[in-house]
Amino acid sequence: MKEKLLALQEAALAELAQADTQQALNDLRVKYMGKKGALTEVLRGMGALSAEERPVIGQVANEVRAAIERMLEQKTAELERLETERRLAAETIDVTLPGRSPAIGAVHPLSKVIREVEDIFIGMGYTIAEGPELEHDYYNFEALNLPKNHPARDMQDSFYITEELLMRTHTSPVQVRTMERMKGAVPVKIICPGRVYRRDDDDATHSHVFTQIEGLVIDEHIRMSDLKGTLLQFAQEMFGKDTKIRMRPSFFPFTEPSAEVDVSCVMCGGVGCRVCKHTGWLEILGSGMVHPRVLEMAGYDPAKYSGFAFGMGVERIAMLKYGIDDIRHFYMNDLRFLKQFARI
Ligand code: 2U9
Repeated sequence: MKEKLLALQEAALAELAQADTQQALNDLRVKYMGKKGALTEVLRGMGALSAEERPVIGQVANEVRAAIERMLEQKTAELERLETERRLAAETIDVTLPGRSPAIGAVHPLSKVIREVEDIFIGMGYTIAEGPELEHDYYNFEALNLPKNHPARDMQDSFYITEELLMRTHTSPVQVRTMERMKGAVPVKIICPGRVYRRDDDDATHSHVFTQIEGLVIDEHIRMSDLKGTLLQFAQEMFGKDTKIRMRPSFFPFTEPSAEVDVSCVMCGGVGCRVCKHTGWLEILGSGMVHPRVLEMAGYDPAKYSGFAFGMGVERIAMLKYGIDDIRHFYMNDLRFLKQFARI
């Protein structure tokens, strides 16, 4: 019996030495130590032994069990170590590799200019007002002193959706809506940025959709000199403190008198260059004193109140500011164009 036990130990240790997975170890544990295992089988035969033999064989059996347990533990530890080493090797990362930098977007140049213009006017106490791009004929034309047969209302010039609704051709309806909401209260002091739509053949300087910023001030005793001072302040903050402005007489149905406003050329400072076509001046906006009929229609008594208004095309300002030669760049979404504004 002792020989049987020692042979069993030898076989078990030899097999355990070969085992190279946790599964194989488990199988061997069952094979030798399980309820129906080989060792248990041998021990079951101990009942047939004499009283003198039993403790001797018992001790041998214990030693065999202990030897197999030790080997099992050793092998389990060894396999765990190997598994850890394998995992570490597989998961090794090269910390010297350069990282993958995420693609960071840039603020669109039109958004940049809108923010800049807004900031300048907020600094002068204005608030920002917005309104719908799909407008009633009344707010877009009628309330701005553009009667039914006015040439600017021509179907050729605007995108009409129904008889009554069109895509706004300027942001002026936002000012009309604001005046209506204020119900005759003053001061009105607002800046209205937004997209506008006009039927136009797109080329380097025209786009059927573009961005405007308009401003409106209404109060008692508002004069043309207030308009001029405001626009000079704006021009100097936007284009530099040495910028000059000049006003030329013009006509708009919603302002009287009206003036077009030029700034001294941002490229040559007024000396004359290709950008200003050697005049030294660049036209940047239109303006005027709000027409009495427009005040009246929106509920403001023109005998008591007066106001000024102005409007500018944001694309034109951005083109001058950044030296962009084609308005279509703003809408092409070409990353080579847009990325240039990432750090400005
Ligand atoms: C109200 C009263 C008056 C807004 C004004 C202009 C002059 C003007 C153009 C500049 C270039 C449009 O983008 S552009 O083509 N705008 O010249 N806009 S005065 O006058 C208003 C607006 C609202 C109630």
